[in-house]
Amino acid sequence: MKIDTRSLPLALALALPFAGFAGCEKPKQETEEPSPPPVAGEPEKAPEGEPEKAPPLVDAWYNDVDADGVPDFVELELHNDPKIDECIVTACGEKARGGELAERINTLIIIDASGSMAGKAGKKKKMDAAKAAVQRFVDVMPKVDVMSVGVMAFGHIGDNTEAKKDESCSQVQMIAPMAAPDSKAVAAALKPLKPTGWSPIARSLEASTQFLPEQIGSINHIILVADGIERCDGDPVTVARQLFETNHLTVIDVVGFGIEANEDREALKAIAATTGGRYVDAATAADFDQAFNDLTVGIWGVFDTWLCAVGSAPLLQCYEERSTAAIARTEKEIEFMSRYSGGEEAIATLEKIKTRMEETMEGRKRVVTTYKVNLDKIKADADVMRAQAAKKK
Ligand SMILES: [Ca+2]
Ligand SMILES: [Ca+2]
Repeated sequence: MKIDTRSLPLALALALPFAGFAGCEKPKQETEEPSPPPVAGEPEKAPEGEPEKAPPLVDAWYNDVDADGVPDFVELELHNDPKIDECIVTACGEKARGGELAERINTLIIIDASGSMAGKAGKKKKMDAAKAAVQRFVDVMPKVDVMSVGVMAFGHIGDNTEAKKDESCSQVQMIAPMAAPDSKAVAAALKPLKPTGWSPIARSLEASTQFLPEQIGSINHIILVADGIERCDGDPVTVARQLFETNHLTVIDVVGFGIEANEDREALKAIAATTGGRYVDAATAADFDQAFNDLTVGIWGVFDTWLCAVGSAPLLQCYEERSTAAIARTEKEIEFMSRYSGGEEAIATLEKIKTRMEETMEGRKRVVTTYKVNLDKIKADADVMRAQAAKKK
């Protein structure tokens, strides 16, 4: 049985930050009306005599809209709202609605340096406007270890002739490695970037898996800045879907810079939409700045929820109670399935779900207790950064 990890309870964390970020919700996963659980009856009413064939496991076990580790249908059984992580809202207030608790928050900025970026948006070269906006975004990010940022470039190698297409299309490069936000390092990485060649968008997204690991509790977010569509025969939408549907759970926001053809806009929008990210159209350098300012506001919103959650004993207790209930529910289901012939496969899947729930709980404990030690310093640093962010807006 294929495990659909899309909605496994991965998210330790606070907020689908970037979806919150992007003002979007995760793509619908048939969860508006959660399907009934696979259980057909109580274990004590097991069939007599020859066990019947095991009922198939349905999506119900994987659907977890609020990413709190408790499947939607279990939430309904517990009279909770599958769309909201009630533990966070109770602990951190309404502004945390849509939040999820993360152990790490990774942001990868992918910047288009294809030949067309040499064009102008108003008085400024597109490439220069992009560099400036990315730089400012990094300058005002929360400067803490849990926040990690990197920059990848494509299109900066070769040139935009047919003769150099293969060379240009094969080159994507991590110009600033994933690390706690470091303005100087990012400035040095952006400086030599010159708009040159072709646009291997799909390849850049594929390469992101080397830098945005599949890790329970990490939130992976890509900001793709492009002034055109894929030009290297790749299929970025398919790659984006894979990134979102595996444990990378990567949400991609796309900033389309100076996009004129509607068809191109739709192609870029599809990349964002398939991961629940947002597409922003920027016609001018000022629009472009605005788009990045919004991203900055979003990331601070995510970080605020994170700060609220760290060290919160009531939040941890809330998660513990709900995890315990959800784990008990899988055990009940395993017991039920064991009464059927051919139920082994379903049981193996349920065991994996149970393990994932347990790991999620452990991760939450780490977030709430480990970072508590440094919380005062993190808060003080954050206040300084927030003041700078406000100044630069
Ligand atoms: Ca849930
Ligand atoms: Ca809920």
